[in-house]
Amino acid sequence: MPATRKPLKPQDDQQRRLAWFRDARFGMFIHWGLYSQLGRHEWVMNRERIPVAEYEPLADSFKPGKWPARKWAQLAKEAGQRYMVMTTKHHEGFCLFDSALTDYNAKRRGPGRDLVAEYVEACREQGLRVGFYYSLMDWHHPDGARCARNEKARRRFVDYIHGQIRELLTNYGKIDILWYDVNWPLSPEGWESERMNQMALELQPDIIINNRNGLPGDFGTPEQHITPEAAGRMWEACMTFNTSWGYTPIDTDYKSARHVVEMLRQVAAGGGNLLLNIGPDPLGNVPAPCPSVLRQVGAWLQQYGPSVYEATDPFQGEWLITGAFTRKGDTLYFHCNRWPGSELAIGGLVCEITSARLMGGPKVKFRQVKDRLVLSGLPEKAPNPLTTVIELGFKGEPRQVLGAGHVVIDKDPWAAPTRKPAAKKTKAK
Ligand code: JFZ
Repeated sequence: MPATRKPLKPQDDQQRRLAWFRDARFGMFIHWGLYSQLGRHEWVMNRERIPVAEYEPLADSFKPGKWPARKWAQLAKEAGQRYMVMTTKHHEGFCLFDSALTDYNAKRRGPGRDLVAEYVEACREQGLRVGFYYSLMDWHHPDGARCARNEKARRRFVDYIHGQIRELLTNYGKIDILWYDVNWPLSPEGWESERMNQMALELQPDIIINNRNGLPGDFGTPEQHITPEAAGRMWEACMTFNTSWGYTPIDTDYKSARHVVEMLRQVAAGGGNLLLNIGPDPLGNVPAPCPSVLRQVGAWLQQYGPSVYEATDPFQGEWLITGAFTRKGDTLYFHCNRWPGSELAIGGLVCEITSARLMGGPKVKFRQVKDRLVLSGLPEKAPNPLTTVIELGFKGEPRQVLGAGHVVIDKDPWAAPTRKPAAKKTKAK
């Protein structure tokens, strides 16, 4: 009789489920819905106070092109993104999936097909993990607001929400991430969030769940800022490419490839992930310059990937105008995004260097005097215009101490203890 495996403690099971997510580092967020037809942000129904009756016909005019999800998944792969999270239902209440609980969905209305099913298949074709975004807040459902002040409405609405989450986690095979959003207007108790998460894990025992149904979940979700959570707690920073999540062609200030690469370094240094969003147009096309920027980032990750994907040891070094660090054990990766020329000085490293090289390239000359490291013989121009990574090996765990004062250590903190010169023998008189 095979010994039955003892169930893991909850915290061990959580680490088990999070393992792939920690390694993934970089994901693609997709915001797509009826709002994409208006092109004025995914909150347009709320911000412009569009009545439900006036908004609803968008469900019939929504006519996506053929298989847009395949293009997104291929682009994500080229970008070095290892998972995707797509809106299955945003606050507008329109379901991109076939639901038995409402006809306000892509199968029954304009698209005439299950857009979530297409998305799942596209992710799997590219070997990407599958995430579902699902908004608890719902501006279309008649109980979506009333549930806060009427118990019968709350019961109906919570049954609807739980029912749809059950549909999503039952009808599409293995799902890797459940990404709740905006738990207005109920408390975690009002949503019955504990029961919601328990159901999700029963249906999908390996799934990870975020913190936006009012419970901590498996990971935190800093939005539009990169802020590590408490040590050991997994987190994922979600960021727009411009400033809107949904398709908004009038919002033209897009992040550059340099900026995306710096965000990847920041999340790696803090032990978290970056979920970078695209907001496709109503046909499903990805607006410029996102494809080009994502491909540049992917090419950069081809060259310097381990300095982001594998450098998971938090290293909150001090700021330098020439760049910043990620760390993997005794190795520091210096992400130099402002190239100083043939010589680069780094202060404050109170650890003995043993090697230096352009990552994936030639060795670099170095001299270290106390806590001042100078790399020389570098190319005059930056080898990689986005960011050049220099790989530095140390004896023991690298540390950096700078602070505000200018205190030069009076001896090498790592030098072998100096032998006192033997006292000179004086000749007997
Ligand atoms: C929410 C959505 O409203 C938004 O449209 C997008 O989907 C984003 C990923 O999630 O945005 C939020 C959610 C929470 C806060 C702010 C914006 N908040 O807690 O301050």
